[in-house]
This record gives sequence, C-alpha cells and structure tokens, in this order.
Amino acid sequence: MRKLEKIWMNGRLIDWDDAKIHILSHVIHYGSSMFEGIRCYETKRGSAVLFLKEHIRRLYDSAKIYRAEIPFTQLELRDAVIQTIQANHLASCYIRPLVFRGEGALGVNPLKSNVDVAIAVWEWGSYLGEGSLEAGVDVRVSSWRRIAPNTIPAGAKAGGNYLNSQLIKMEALSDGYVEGIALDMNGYVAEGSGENIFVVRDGIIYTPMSAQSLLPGITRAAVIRLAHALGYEVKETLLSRESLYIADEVFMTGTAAELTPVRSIDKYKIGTGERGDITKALQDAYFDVIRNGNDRFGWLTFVDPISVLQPLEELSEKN
Ligand code: PPE
Repeated sequence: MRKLEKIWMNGRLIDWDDAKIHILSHVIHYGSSMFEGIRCYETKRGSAVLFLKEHIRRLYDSAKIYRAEIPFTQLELRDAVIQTIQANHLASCYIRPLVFRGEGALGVNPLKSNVDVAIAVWEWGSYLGEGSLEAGVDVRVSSWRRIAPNTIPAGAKAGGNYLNSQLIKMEALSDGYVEGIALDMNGYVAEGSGENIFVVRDGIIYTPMSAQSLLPGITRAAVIRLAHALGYEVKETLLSRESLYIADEVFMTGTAAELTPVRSIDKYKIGTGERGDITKALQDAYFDVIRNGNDRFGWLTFVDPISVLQPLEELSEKN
C-alpha cells in the first residue's frame, strides 16, 4: 500500500505515520469495530464520492447495533470524509471510515472503552483482478457457511464478521479461485466474502433476501434501482445452490468489487461463459454514474463543489 499524507482521527487530520493505537485497545482483542468502504471516483464532472450519505448512515446503524455511541454527527463525518480526500490530494480513492473500541478497560464488556473514529483513504484499483469487470471471475461455493442469524449479525458491518470472510476468501484463493460464495445456515445462497450476489435466469434478476445472513449492500440496493429503471424484474428470494449452476448470468456487487460478472462457479460454466447482456446493461448504467458523473439519483457528492456547476454537455464536448 502506498503511504499517503493524512488520516483523520477523532476530529483532526494527523500525519499518516502518527495514526496509531495502543496494543491494549479493546478492538484488537475482541474485534469490536464497525467500518465502511466507500469509493471516490474521478468522474468527467470532477471527483465525487459515491453513496456518501448511505455509507455513513450504515456506519451509524452498525454502531447502534453494538451500542457504540459515535461522538460525531453524520454530517460531521461526511465533511470529515471530504476533508480527508482533499488533504491527500487524490482524484479517486477508496475511503475507510472506522469506529472502534479503543482504550479503557479490557474484558469482554466493550462499554468501558472509548469509541474512537478514524477515516483513512488509499488508492484501490480493481478488487477481483485486472480485467475482471469484462471477462468475469471464477469462484467456488465455500465450504464455510456465512455467520448464522442471531449469532453475529451479518447486517452490521463489524470487524469481527470478517473472520468468517477471511476463511471464505483464503479457502477460495488456495484452491485457485478468485472468491468464495457462502451459503447461509440452511444451505441457501448468501453472499461472497466481500460482495453481494445476483443471478439472472430467463430475463429475471434474483438476489438473496437481506435478512438472510448478508450485508445489505449499498451497491446491491443501487443495482436493484438501476434494474427497475431499465425495466427488469428483480426478485429478492431464497436461492438454492444449484440455481447458481444453471443461471444464464451471475454477477457480484460491492463498493470494492463494483459490478463484476461471474463466469464459472465450482467449474460449472455460467451461461455462455461471457459477460451476459443484463450484466452489461447494468454495468453500463452504473459506470455512467461513476465515469460520466451522470447523477440521476443523487448518489454523488462532489469533492470540489465548483465542478458541479459546470454543465455536463460542455464537458462531454471537450472530452
Ligand atoms: N457483503 C460483504 C460481506 C461485504 O463486505 C461487502 C462490502 C458487501 C457485501 C457489499 O456491500 P456494499 O459495498 O455496501 O455494496 N465489502 C467492502 C469491503 C471489502 C474489503 O475487502 O475490505 C467493500 O466492498 O468495500
């Protein structure tokens, strides 16, 4: 990872090298953190953060589930994200807001430890490999199940959840796959280690229900909205493992993964093995927002507000 300049910690920007915590911080011992992953894109209309409001809201939801009171308002953290991007002079980046239980007391009870907040940014290219957005990826169904309902809540984006994700990811990588798809407790399809999943058959788009041991992805919600806008039917439903193998198209969504086609699962070729038409149509709609800055749904927060004022037509003529 390339070192950058500043990290925002508890209300101020500090030098990258100074953003440290004590070894006895609660989070290190008990996984007590909640975090977000957000992307800032260099669109044709200027740099813009995608789904800033939605991600900060989910951070507060995750913190609420773990009874952690964030000592800032959502608006303050949204501003802090923008400040952190500007302080590091990046036109595009990945953004990691993090809320964690810091110093105070050890022992399982987190309530005696401080709630600390940090925001870091870094450069992050393609998540599932170069060329994966066009060619698609080869994945397996994991032998690890996703965390069961009413154990560790999959709907909170908490650090500890990612122990399960790490097992799924390492198993997939060691067997030569890019990613693993985890089934839920009952054997229904849940999600990847860091992505939601969609299946297309006979022109209908299916995705597992949000109560089903998965993180209700912000990209997932956006893709459902784009699909509706394009006139497709989307069904949130239980999905069997075998429905993956006989799908016409499968794709995965996430902030990091964006909208990545899946070309094989457990060595079953999905559809023709090429990126499917519906996957491509949804990618085109998604990339129109993040590359061209066409923001029909109010998903973008421009880092430099001046660029928002430039009419898009003039910009596209220049490009
Ligand atoms: N499920 C999981 C388990 C998950 O971690 C993510 C995001 C998603 C679904 C998709 O959610 P959303 O980004 O809101 O559409 N995973 C983040 C972390 C990746 C990482 O390696 O760290 C991400 O994509 O930023």
